[in-house]
Amino acid sequence: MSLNNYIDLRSDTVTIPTDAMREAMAKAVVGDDVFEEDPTINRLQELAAERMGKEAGLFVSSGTMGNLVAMLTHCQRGDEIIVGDQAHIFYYEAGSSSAVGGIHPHTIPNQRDGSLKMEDIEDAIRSDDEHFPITRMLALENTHNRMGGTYLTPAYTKQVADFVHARGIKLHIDGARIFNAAVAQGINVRELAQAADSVTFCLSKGLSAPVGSVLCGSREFIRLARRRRKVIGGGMRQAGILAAAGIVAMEQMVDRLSEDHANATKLALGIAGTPGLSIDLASVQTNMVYFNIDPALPFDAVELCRRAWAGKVKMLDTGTRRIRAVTHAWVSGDEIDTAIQVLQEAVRR
Ligand code: TLP
Repeated sequence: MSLNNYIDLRSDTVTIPTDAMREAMAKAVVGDDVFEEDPTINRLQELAAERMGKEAGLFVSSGTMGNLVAMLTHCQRGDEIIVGDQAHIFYYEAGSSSAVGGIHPHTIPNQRDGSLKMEDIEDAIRSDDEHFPITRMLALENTHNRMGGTYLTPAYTKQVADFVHARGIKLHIDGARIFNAAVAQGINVRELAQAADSVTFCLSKGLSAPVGSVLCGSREFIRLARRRRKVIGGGMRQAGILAAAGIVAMEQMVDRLSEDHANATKLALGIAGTPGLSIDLASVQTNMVYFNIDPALPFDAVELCRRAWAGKVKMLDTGTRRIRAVTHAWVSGDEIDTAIQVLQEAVRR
């Protein structure tokens, strides 16, 4: 079902709360969460921790805040984190680790599947030398946004965790879309979060809640994280009204993510069959579809998005000739057919 009178494929962040969420929000019992007295937030945090197989959870206003609070909790100023060069933390969070935390990002190349090579991780870890910052944390991203919504497996995650733990380094997972990763692999999300010291996941993307993410970890980690959240102004009061939607998101919106994945595959196949466009079908594993415009064509991604928009389809230009389309609960299979037609006409014009 479309949100407006257009098909919005820019991101799954455009999703709006369902009727069940709005009802739960209206009826939510709330309290002051800085006093830890909001029963709805407490319930959301418990549920989130339980789903991730962690001891505790912390409700934060966004994925960006969750990742930042995690970095601030694992690291001191001047410490270093190892992160993929295409990671959201490095690419799209306004340099928050250094801007706010004085934390130095050390990038290594993301592989096509979103993973980091074990050799690259090993090379990036600093030895004990006063010239160097101290390597304190490594971040994985699951699913990996800029690599196409690709997922990491439990076996790979554990391999990385074991490797960094043996060297006294913490593993954080930016799991903004970790439920997509779990649904695509047909596994319990806990298997993906288990080996990590901390994980952030978003309620307001494919799960359709209006606001919020949850950072999960050990009880002690979350106790420290509360203070870091406070430092950056993230201590909220009667935010149970938001958490109520998050509970519905976790209870009702996870299993249906497979529909989004099927729609993404359908869209990807339509794009693969469109002359002038190219796509790496192997990268389409969840709800994201990244594709390229043939360099021989006389227009770029901005222009193709403009043409698609004239046909009431919104997509995002993410490179000169690269475009992203993301499927979500507010785009139906029929609308994907329409989007393919609009795109084919836009390329031909
Ligand atoms: N990603 C957004 C944009 O910021 C690019 C999107 O439309 O995909 N981690 C990952 C992997 C993300 O994709 C995002 C959002 C975040 C963290 C940050 O979440 P928010 O937007 O809640 O701060």
